[in-house]
Amino acid sequence: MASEIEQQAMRRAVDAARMRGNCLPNPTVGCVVLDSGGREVGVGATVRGGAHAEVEALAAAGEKAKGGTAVVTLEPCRHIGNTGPCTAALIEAGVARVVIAETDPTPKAGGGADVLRAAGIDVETGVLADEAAPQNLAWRFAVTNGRPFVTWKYAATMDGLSAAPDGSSKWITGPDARRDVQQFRAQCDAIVAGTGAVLADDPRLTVRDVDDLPLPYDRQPLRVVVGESTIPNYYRVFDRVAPTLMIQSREPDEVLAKLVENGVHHVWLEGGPRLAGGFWKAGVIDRVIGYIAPAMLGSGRAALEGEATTLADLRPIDITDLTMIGPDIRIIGTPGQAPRETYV
Ligand code: AOF
Ligand code: ZN
Repeated sequence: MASEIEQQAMRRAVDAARMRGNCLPNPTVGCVVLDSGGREVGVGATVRGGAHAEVEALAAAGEKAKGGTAVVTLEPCRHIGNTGPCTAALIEAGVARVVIAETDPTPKAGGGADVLRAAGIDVETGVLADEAAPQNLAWRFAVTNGRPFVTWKYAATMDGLSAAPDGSSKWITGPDARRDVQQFRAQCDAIVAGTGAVLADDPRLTVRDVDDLPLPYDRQPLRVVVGESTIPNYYRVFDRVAPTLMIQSREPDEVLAKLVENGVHHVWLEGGPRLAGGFWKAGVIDRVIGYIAPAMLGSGRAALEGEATTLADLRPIDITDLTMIGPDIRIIGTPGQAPRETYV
């Protein structure tokens, strides 16, 4: 059983990882090292494209790690890559115990817990795993399913419309919702939109901070524009703020295969009811985030253009969060797999 001190350390490790932010294509990991008396002597978090959490925390702890405990949000790796193996670093540092939240599902790096046990270290897994898990939901999905996790975001009126009949669709929701979107975009490593939506709205498809300033180029998700239409080179998706990939297909499997080739683990899909409809039909939307504006339009394009013909085509959504964002309503949910039973 993990002690109260160890559980508190795990919460700090989760926080340290959160503060460091998105590390995709690597997981977000935090580590706290306690000395033999249970005092915190080092904290670390994975650096995007760089050192693993354990390396940073052990460096801070130095000699004080000997006989102590390493508390890590993900099972330490047992392979050599950006750093590592972290198992070797922990053994060398002389820690007596390792407390882990989640196990590593990858064949390459997973199994570190057994390596540590074989070296005589006391190892406990599953500690506060439910608190650490949300940070790496998309990463875990991608490494176990072989395709990116797809979050579809849309904005609509209360009558479910995302564009007026004349095609205008910009700013259905308010500034608070648009700021809220930035925080989610920052957790992804690709922002995907259709050529139609890009031609209509000229979106930047970048991550901006609270002052609307773009994050540095190397922290920006890959911008991906899918479809056959040509986008003139003066459109904002071609500015130098972030890299942009063009995919001349809207076919979800082809798009996802191209994204896998580009190392993408978490897709932020937005822009285009037709594009979303294709992904929806293919069953590759894993999370939905809808922003509903307190307004009606009366006619226009639905948020999702699918191929439903009858009520039996209804698909359920398990709502996981419902929050007001300024005057707008944000609904987060997971699409159910089976058709929902219709009400008689
Ligand atoms: C991290 N940070 O703290 C841990 C990771 O490409 P590499 O060499 O950085 O290795 C990445 C793999 O290492 C990653 O997919 C995961 O399986 C494992 N653990 N990765 O970035 C960490 N513990
Ligand atoms: Zn490692």
